[in-house]
Amino acid sequence: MTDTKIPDDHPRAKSLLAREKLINSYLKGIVAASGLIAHGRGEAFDYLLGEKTSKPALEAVEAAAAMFLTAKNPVISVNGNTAALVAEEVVKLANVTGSKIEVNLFYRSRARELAIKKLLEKARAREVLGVGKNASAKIPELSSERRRVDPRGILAADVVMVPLEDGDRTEALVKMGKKVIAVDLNPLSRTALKASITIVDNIVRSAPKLVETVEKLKNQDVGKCREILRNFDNRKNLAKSMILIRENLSNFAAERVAERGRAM
Ligand code: PTJ
Repeated sequence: MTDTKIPDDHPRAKSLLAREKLINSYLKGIVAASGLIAHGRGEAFDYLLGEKTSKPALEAVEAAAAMFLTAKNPVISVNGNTAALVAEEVVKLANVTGSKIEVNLFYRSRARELAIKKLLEKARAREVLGVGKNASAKIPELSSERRRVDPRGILAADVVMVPLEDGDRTEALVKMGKKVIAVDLNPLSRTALKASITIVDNIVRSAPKLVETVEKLKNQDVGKCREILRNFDNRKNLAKSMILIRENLSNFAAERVAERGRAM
């Protein structure tokens, strides 16, 4: 384990702490080596998005909450990065939405499956699907290890949440007639484009927001959820995140020009 002390007053303390969490989870066999690289890509997009939950992300969170609450058989798919960053929130989300939790890995190994299951159980998950022989079904047209799913979980689901995912499986799940909720800081990714709802936000911020939104929406009429879903357009929502990145870049550039002006 790394024992680096991150000073609380470091300007990038939160980001450094998330890195420590991922590195330690990598050393424990939870996160894949590639997961560290994937996190770096996420960080870069987070920077461009202003490192806060944007208005379009909040709209997507609300639509995702509505989708969970109108689902018959929702499943939350968990990979190494998701488990390392938000195991407790995944369990809370499963409890408030009545969802199942399933381990699904690109770099699947028995040791990683078990390490992730253990972490989720420590976070009080009642049942963790998709481990060992239980991942006995296959998603058609998918050749990666992600094709292996649990017949009681993802295979039977009508709604699947796939945080921090690569694109192939999202596409395959949609082809199977399932609704897919993605969480991806990259609004240009294939996952983001193919999903039914994409939350373009850091999972560390959006997972607790999603739990909170489900809890609020749960007390309202189901018609309200249907209305939210009718009004949500994923492509338009992704475009709003792209425009936000462009605006942030323009503002960063304007600030640098202003600084230079003041220095002269
Ligand atoms: O645990 P495994 O074996 O299933 O492997 C998981 C990884 C993450 C290695 C695998 O799914 C992968 O390679 O993913 P990609 O294709 O790199 O996609 C991950 C996406 O998640 C990228 O678009 C990142 O921008 C995004 N991302 C990374 N960290 C976060 C994030 N999105 C939201 N919150 C984050 N913290």
